[in-house]
Amino acid sequence: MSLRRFVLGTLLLLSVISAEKVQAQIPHSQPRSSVALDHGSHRLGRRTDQMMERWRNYGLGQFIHWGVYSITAGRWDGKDYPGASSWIRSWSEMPKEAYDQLYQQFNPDRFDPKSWAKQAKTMGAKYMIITTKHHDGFCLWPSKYTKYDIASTPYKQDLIGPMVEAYEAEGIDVYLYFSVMDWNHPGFRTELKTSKDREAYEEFKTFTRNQILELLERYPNTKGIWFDGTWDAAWKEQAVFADKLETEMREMIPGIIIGSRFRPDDYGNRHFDSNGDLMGDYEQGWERKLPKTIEEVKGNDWDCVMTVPENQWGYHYDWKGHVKSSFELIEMLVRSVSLDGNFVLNFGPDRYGEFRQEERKLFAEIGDWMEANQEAVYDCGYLNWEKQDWGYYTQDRNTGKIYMVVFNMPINGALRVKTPEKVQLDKVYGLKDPSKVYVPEEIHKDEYFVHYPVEKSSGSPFVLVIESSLVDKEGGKAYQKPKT
Ligand code: JFZ
Repeated sequence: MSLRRFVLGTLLLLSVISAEKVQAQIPHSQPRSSVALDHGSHRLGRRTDQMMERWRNYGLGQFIHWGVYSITAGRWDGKDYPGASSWIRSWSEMPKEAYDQLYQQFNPDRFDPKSWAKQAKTMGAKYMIITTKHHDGFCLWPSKYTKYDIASTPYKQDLIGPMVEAYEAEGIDVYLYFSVMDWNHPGFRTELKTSKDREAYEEFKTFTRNQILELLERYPNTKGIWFDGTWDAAWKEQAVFADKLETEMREMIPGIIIGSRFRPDDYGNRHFDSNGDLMGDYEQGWERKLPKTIEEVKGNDWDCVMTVPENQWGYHYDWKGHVKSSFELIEMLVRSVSLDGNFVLNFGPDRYGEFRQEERKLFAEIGDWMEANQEAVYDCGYLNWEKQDWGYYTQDRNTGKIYMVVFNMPINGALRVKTPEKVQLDKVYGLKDPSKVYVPEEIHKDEYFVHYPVEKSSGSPFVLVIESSLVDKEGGKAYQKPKT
């Protein structure tokens, strides 16, 4: 999409203000100019149906990147590839022909979907996203539409089906990662420069549609597709095709969840259409980064996908640089929940189907923390109280219960709480031990210190529960100064 086309389009269409749509759905904002789009956002504001509510309340998810790149594991011919191991095929040192033969060695005979699912459950994951096909084009399911798939490997059997079954048996919802970008298909192009390119790309589009529908037919319990590899100029011209295909998916699996990383709008804009409205069910742009404020998420649902090392998704034999600790990851999880998002932690099993020791440690550590503190994560979201330096507030969307999740303990033990006007802090107690009550000291109007014994705060992040009440307008009757 050219900028010129976008600017021209904007100027031409500025007068065609669809004021009705804008005013009806955003009551508090000024009527604004709007570009008429056939393939822009189809809905303003969040989805409110049950499936999306379920998604919203997951809190924690597990991402799995698995494919033939777990064989090279970030290394070829004695040389280390500095990027993400799943991108090694694009490296000048890696002969493409050699990469494209790797599947002949793919034989993950230690793959045990039940133990994978149990491990994810231990960690506390409520959903899982599995790479059915990454950019290299290798399919982890036996696909009717290519030979570059699991059926052609020594392993032969479907990997996706057993995974879906095992995770579902543990009560974990399964989502399929699918890369539109496909380095194996002869019709794939990043740009459409000639009519030959266009012809080839038409075949690629048919292939892509066939594979996506094939996945949904084979795995009808799929709750959603996590699309990727949609940033190329060629795909950005496919607003009509992608919109139609998304509609087909939604017809096939009612309630299916598709993020903002799938289709472009009429002008090739992605994630947000030319009017700035989100396309798809949630914002899918928080990759290895997190928002800091609620304003940044613009009232949308969102997920953050995070790697354990700096930027490794698939298995890499050597994790260089900083490897995140469970403390850091739990903080990211709680931050996500406190800003109304889900946190999805990535794992990269090896070529045999096993998880590395560092990852197994994380399953256990995050799991231990979740077991004790999950109440402050599941079904929880944003609370509009002034953020404090000690950590994050979360609030249960059903019960209204308020949690303080403390990561940074002040050295004087005084946790500051500023309540909104007319909200009185009545009582604070430990989530793990409700008999431990920490009486709030009111230091100013709507401002308190909760005194927590510093010596108890070492080690892992802890959760306090808040009880508060509304006081009447005069600040009179219902108001009782907390006893100290
Ligand atoms: C993509 C993949 O290339 C990567 O291998 C991994 O699968 C990840 C989940 O997704 O990487 C991206 C995609 C988008 C951005 C950055 C990396 N982005 O929008 O900044």
